[in-house]
Amino acid sequence: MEGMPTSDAAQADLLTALMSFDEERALRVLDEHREGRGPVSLVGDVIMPVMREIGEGWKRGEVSVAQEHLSTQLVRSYLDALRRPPVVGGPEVWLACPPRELHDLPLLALGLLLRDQGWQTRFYGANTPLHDLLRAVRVSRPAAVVVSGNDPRRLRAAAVPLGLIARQTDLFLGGRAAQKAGGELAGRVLPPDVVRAAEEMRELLPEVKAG
Ligand code: B12
Repeated sequence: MEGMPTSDAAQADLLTALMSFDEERALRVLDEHREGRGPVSLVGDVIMPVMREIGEGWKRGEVSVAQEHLSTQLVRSYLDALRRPPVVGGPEVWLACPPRELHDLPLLALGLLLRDQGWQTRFYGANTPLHDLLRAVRVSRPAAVVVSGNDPRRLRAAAVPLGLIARQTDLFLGGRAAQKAGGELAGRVLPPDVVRAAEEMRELLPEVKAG
């Protein structure tokens, strides 16, 4: 770990690289931090704070749409690549956003942390038809399903399939949508912090703790 930049330095470095469209440098920061500190720190200390910062800058008009889009794409594809090779043999968790919900980046990050704990993850991602997911749950019986998103209206609109999924398996709800609407719906609301959410899921499932 000697010579390894701090998480604050990595955050600042990643932000600068993304804002100047320097993909090579951004990927190097991500790789070095992951190799030095592992995926939990990568997600919790670097990626999530930087994405939030970019989002805030975008809202204030200091970050352009082009900068925000490139950053999201780069981080998204980086996290996506880390899902391979897939874990085989662990308990299965499925990850999806409800119909019309596109904010799937934090869910992808959660998937990476769960994979690190030994879960087999299946990432359905944005805009998943939950009635179809329910049918698949009945057939394949995953140990858990996580549904997350930003807009509480989209989660509320999925109340019926969510209720039916919760009868089949452990259902977790995440993201701002869950913080707002989770209390009215079936399933357990995960904490907003993705790292804590992954820890909570580990505690809740005995077969993962044992493994
Ligand atoms: C990237 C982005 C997009 C991308 C999404 C790409 C992707 N594949 O994820 C695109 C361009 C598609 C997009 C579209 C839109 N977006 Co957008 N987007 C963002 C942005 C910049 C970053 C989102 C992100 O990943 N943040 C990183 C995470 C870590 O932060 P967070 O979202 O605040 O989430 C926190 C918690 O809720 C939790 N969390 C979130 N999800 C999950 C999931 C799980 C499982 C867990 C455990 C926790 C968790 O983690 C965070 C820590 O507190 C945010 C700005 C921001 N401040 O975040 C806006 C933002 C979320 N978007 C917003 C809006 C309005 C939209 C659009 C409606 C814009 C439009 N007019 O078209 C559309 C809607 C699309 C749709 N139908 O879903 C608003 C939402 C406002 C609100 N209060 O609801 C935001 C906040 C921007 C803003 N300030 O106005 N967006």
